[in-house]
Amino acid sequence: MSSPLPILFTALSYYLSVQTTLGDNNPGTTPNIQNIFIGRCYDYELVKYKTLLPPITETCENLWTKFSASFSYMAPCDVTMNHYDSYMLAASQKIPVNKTMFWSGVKELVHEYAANGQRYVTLEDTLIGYLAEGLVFCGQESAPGMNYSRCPSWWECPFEAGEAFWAHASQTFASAASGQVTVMLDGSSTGKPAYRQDSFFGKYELPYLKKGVVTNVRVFLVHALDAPMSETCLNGSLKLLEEDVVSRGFSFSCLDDPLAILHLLCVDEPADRECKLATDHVTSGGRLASHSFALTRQPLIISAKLDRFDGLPSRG
Ligand code: AVW
Repeated sequence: MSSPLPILFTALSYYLSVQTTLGDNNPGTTPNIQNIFIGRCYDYELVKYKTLLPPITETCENLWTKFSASFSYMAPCDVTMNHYDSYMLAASQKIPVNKTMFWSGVKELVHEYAANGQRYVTLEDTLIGYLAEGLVFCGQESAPGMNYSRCPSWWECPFEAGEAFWAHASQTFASAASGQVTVMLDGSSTGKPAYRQDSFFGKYELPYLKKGVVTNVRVFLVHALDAPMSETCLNGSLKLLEEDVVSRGFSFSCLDDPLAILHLLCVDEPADRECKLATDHVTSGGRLASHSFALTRQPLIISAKLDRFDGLPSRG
């Protein structure tokens, strides 16, 4: 008779994988969430973003009351976007014209580039996004009204408390955009297209841009260093995005790897083939760049200057 051990082992592996898939290790509401929220709020208004965006009139304590009332003492899956209406109304800010930056798949890079709102303003630079970034929160019907043991994964409810919050936050953010808006997307992902109609950007931001207020949608399509380009501005999901943008009445433009962003990637990988800058020679009249290396997909990089805002050259 064969040993039962392999069967037991297979069954155990299956059980463990199912447990992991079901998210039994999900954290509950972040401990001390109230203190974190109110502390961040004061930091935002008095120190960190003091002059970036217009201040709001609501106190930090009132904001916490409105935020927590949106989901506490409710079953976690019963929270809808509308529950956050009063909080979003109280905390929304005007975004300076031409400064709105959306993103998909490039969370860290986009925030490095946006530079805490100095270069561009992301959702996470607004008060609404800043206060909730990285926090876990969900309700329960019994006291204390929030579940500190386990919050469901987003896919366990039609609309989980956190998902409903971020969906509403995205809509509010997109509705406040004006002029040129920019979206940074990942052109190197093999698992999913750079633009997806079911991403937060595709579902809750692009459709909420105001016609006549927003003029054009500009894409920065970023590719990882020395990785294959899954998509470029001229193919794949970027064509779909162009159609979706134009059909909404905005003009569309797309840049593959603006040099400013390439240089940012190179900060961490200065020795990478794509990061080799031209050798500078000091001449009597100034600096002259010379190039002696051949690259397959990178144009010559003449200046290491970080370009800002408009007219960014690209690595096409
Ligand atoms: P993303 P998006 N379950 O990089 O356009 C758990 O794909 O969607 O870009 N977490 C999720 C889920 C989910 N189903 N979907 C998204 N996330 C979280 C707000 C996850 O943490 C900003 F303004 C992932 O790293 C951007 O323009 C993050 O959402 C836009 O929405 C981003 O997902 C970015 O959302």
